[in-house]
Amino acid sequence: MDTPVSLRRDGNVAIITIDNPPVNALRHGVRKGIQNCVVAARDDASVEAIVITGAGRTFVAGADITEFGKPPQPPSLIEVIATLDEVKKPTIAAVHGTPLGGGLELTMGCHFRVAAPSTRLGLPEIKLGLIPGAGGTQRLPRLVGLEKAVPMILSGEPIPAKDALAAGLVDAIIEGDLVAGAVAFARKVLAEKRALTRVKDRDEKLKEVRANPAKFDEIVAQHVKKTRGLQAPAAAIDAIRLTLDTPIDEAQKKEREFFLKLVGGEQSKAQRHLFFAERDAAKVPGIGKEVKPREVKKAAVIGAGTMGGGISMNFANVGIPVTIVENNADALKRGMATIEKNYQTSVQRGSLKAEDVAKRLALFTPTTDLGAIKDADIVIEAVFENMPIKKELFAKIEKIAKPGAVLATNTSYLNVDEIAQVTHRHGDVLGMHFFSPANVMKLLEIVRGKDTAPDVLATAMAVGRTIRKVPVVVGVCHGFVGNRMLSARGIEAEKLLLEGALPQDVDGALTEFGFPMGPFAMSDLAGIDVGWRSRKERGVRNEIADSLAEQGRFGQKTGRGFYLYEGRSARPDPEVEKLIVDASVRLGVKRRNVSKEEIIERLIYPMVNEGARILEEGIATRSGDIDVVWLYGYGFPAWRGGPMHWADTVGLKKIRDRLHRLAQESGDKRHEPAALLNRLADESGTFDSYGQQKAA
Ligand code: 3H9
Repeated sequence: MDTPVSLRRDGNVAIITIDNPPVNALRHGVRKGIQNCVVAARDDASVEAIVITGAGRTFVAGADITEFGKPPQPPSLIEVIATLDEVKKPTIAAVHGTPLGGGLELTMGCHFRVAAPSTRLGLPEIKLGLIPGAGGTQRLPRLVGLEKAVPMILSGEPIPAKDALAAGLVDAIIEGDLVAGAVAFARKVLAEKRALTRVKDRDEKLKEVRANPAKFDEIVAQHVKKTRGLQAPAAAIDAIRLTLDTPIDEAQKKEREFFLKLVGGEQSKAQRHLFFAERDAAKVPGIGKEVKPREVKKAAVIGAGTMGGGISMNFANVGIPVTIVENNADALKRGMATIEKNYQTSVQRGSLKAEDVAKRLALFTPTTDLGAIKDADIVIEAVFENMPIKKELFAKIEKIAKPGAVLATNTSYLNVDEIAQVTHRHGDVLGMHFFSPANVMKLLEIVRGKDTAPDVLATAMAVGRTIRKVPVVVGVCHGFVGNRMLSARGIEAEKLLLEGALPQDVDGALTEFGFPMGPFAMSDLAGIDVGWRSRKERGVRNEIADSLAEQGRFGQKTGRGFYLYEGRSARPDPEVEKLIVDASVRLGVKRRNVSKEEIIERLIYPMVNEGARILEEGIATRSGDIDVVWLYGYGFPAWRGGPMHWADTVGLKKIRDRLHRLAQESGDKRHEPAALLNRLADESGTFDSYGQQKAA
């Protein structure tokens, strides 16, 4: 029997409990259960008030996202809320955990809301490319006013219970037993004969803006972010605007239309794919719940450069003491000064309290003595990207680190197994590849070596989550998932310049696609000299980037690179254009017009091809893992779902055929479609379905 909702009594108060683990999502059986229980309590003359609550770790965290796109089954959430609206007895939602989305909308069908102190309440639909679809855009503004409702809906960020109380979203905070407190609240309402005003009938908080509609645009302007290409924010604004002049029943119908359009659209599908992909990435084959992570109370980071400094900040930020080691005092001093400056910048931006800077800095132990790593439960090496240097260091680390310490390298390309070989504890070694700036970027590639012990992998995943990263497990290969695919893109970007495009054309096409920046702006930001030095070591040459570097044009830090800089603002440079045209002539490449469409195909299809190879080689477990890497490491637009999901939407046959032509035209074998891409294209399959086949 499917009974996720139950009804019990505490004297004259009916208590409806929703029990649908893990997050009480409003799947069909839950909606039906709530509806039946509400009707039963409404029709029972001995019931004088109704409390609705959730079992387990949270009140309802929203609609069941897995039901989107399937045929709707009545009752809809709107119908459940409409039933609640008509109840003439006090209705009280008693919430804890994260009442979100449809869960919060359900509470707004009640007369009152009471919350446990640690509750966080919100309408996060925008993060799934949606808007609230069961009255949220109309009811939240009625409860808290537009000044508060607009940012909550446009950001999707939840607010803590105490702010919700101040805003009028909840009526009381209950310390101690939530349900007992809610029942007591219900009895108080009955005793005081409080007026039972439905949320849908509350208009007081809308009066001011209704009288001066220009104010609405002012509020929106304050909170609207750069929403290039995104449909949901515009729909949310249109829906909220209806609170100014449209009767609520009619407005809710329109809200529903907007919601249905978005839920059936490609953008929300892509964002929902990423929601589940991110959670799937946490599931590592062979690492079940029985594998317990090792305890990490102290960390050590070797290298106080840009990466080492950023990595160690992650630990201090969550209260874990961190030893930071450099081989000379000057470099250590510079590193610590940068860390302090970064914290001061956060204070200026308002994201960190001034008094917390000292607390965080106190967690650092800066030292030039490698011996100081001996107490650390995890040691992360973040020195120069050079195999002999790393091997020499690991040979030393293994002699000092305590038994059972996790030994991680932050290499971005190198072979983790080769590094592990210099130690006698291969099982303790793995890669933890952070992305720059390491204190900001959320992605953490965890590189599983061939001998990495399961509990070491589990520890790295747990540490990743503790320091608020999104960890994705990858296998050993040159560049792992992210940088290996990035290289495929970089090669084509340079070729496009020689064939006729300019940096601004290539970057422009990619920003229009939705990336925060294109490859040349990114090179200028990271420093053109970085790639140039590494290519020199490997004996390879990128004609244009290397010519720029030879002229001392290292990018933003020298004020000149692919672009000319004033501060951070870039403008095209005729000298660069000349350098590019000269290079085309010198190399005998005939320049032509390159369309935006060609730029996208030439840059992203080879990445998809490389992604397919990564999948068939088992470097990534699922195509969704690759999408998560690109979302959090490289700013792939969320509403396109990541490169592999996007490829599925374009059609794998189209991509395969284009790559095949490209390989023939250019003679570049790297463009020959990967075997997996060929197979899926022939079968009219998708990367997503391939992942599901494998999982089954
Ligand atoms: C909506 O409500 C639309 C309405 O306006 C209109 C309707 C008409 N559905 O994240 P976790 C699963 S849109 C289905 O690891 P945490 C999740 O996949 C919805 N499944 O836990 C995972 O499964 P698994 C608006 C869901 O403690 C498991 O639960 N609501 C849903 O770190 C645990 O999740 C949202 O957008 C769902 N709604 O975080 C809230 N939510 O174990 C989305 C979770 O198999 N959810 N699952 O991998 C969240 O933000 C977080 O899950 C939450 C818990 C904060 C609740």
